[in-house]
Amino acid sequence: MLDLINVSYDTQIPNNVGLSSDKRVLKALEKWHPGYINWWNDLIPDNFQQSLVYLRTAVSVDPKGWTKFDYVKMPEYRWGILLAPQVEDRTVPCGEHIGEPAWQEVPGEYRSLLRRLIVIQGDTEPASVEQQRFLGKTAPSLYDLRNLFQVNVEEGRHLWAMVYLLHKYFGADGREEADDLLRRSSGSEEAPRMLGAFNEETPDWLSFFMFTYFTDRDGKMQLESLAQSGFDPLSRSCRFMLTEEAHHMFVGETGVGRTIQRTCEAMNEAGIEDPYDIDRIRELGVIDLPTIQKKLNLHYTLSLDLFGQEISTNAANAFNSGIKGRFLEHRIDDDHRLNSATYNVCSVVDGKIVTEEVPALTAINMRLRDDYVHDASGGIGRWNKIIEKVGVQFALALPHEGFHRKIGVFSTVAITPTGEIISSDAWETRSKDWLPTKADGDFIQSLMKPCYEPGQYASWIAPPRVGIDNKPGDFEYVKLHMA
Ligand code: BYC
Ligand code: FE
Ligand code: FE
Repeated sequence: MLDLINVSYDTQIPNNVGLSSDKRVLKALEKWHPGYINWWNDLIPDNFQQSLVYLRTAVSVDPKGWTKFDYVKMPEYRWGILLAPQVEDRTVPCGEHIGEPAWQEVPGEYRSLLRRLIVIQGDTEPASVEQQRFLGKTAPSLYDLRNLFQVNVEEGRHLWAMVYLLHKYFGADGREEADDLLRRSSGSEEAPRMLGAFNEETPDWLSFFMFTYFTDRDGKMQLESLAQSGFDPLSRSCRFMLTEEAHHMFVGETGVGRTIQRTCEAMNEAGIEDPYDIDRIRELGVIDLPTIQKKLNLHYTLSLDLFGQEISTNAANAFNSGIKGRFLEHRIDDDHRLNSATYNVCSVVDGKIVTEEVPALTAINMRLRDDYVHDASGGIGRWNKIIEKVGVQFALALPHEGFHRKIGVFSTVAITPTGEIISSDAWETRSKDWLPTKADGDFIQSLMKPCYEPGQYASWIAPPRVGIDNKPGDFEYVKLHMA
């Protein structure tokens, strides 16, 4: 009897999908594996490959005990293929096939649509590791270094999850797509990653924290939508990925929070009240709050672009065919078909931002983006509480959704963070106040000095309130291999 909860380590690839009795797929994955290991080894600096990192490994999909912590060398990490348990009698939750049994095989008519979504999802996972590849060299602490590597190995595992689906369900073209996932690379001229935000740089740790807060949260929303898929193996894959995603966003939220905390404390200690007294604040070796707001503006808007066009026939087709649902589809009180429902979408008409009612089916991307904005706003409030508590007069805010957009209705106009349409000349002169400039980047870079002593933290960031796996403050999260 196949053990569907506990992970089987009897083959090279830990899994709970019965790989050892599926020789065809096992062979295909074993063939893909060396390319993956090469990709990983070329990417992550050698001294980190040799280091012992205190990582969690998924050993089960049981929600109560799915993980085990231990020191591992990253190239020996057990990347596995894990699907959440099958829900008995699950049905297609939305669209024209609603109520039919969920598909265990790829429905022929939706094959290319499904493959495209799986490939896009798979493409983002290694892209993020590529974007973060240099950060280990400037980690503000061993705690943070460990968190970076935890996120990286799990994004690697998410790639495995999508590659498994391609090999198992899509035959020869699936194999080709799986190879291409290792051929494209973030920022490459010839073969870039598929979505805009994944070709941007993650040049410093504040960017990393903003990325894991804002961009991994796009990951969460998209995975939630794909977890609703009528194609059951995709749904089960994404459901398990979501359990890991929570930690990525935790790293982002607490990372930004600790940065803010340190800045406010340093201002207090130096008796600086004005948060815009930037030169003096920077001299303290911390990142001023207005610059943190600029970083927030950048990463939030890059992430908004990941939701695609507000009105999209691709998205309508995916929903109508039951391949991709809405956020928390099962909790929405409507017919889940959307044949006659409408939804409000903003657009730009005659130089003004207006709201229009459109068929809800075409506005699936917009709806998910709205759910995302709501989800993302929570952390802003908690960050502002930190500022308030230290007694500094400043509040962070999400900029207007039309600000700095490259995709969708707002991409043709220049819009301020407060939602005013301005000329492109005005944008040229004012955008330096809203987005990080080269000088801002250089300053942040000047603070990015590694701090590798257990229990010590770089000047610009406060220690975390609790350790990972309840470890004490001076715990050696990474036993560094010194070259
Ligand atoms: N950049 O009809 P539209 C994660 C393209 S993050 C470049 O609106 P659709 C993670 C679009 O492909 C989650 N191109 O498209 C986070 C289309 O091209 P074609 C990743 C873009 O399909 C952190 C055309 O424009 N998962 O997991 O409705 C770390 C027309 O657009 C962009 C997914 O995204 C862009 N930003 O919506 C690690 C889920 N936006 O086909 C991991 C799967 C649009 O006409 N993907 N285009 O040539 C999807 O569901 C959809 O493809 C999208 C786009 C929501 C991305
Ligand atoms: Fe991921
Ligand atoms: Fe993630």
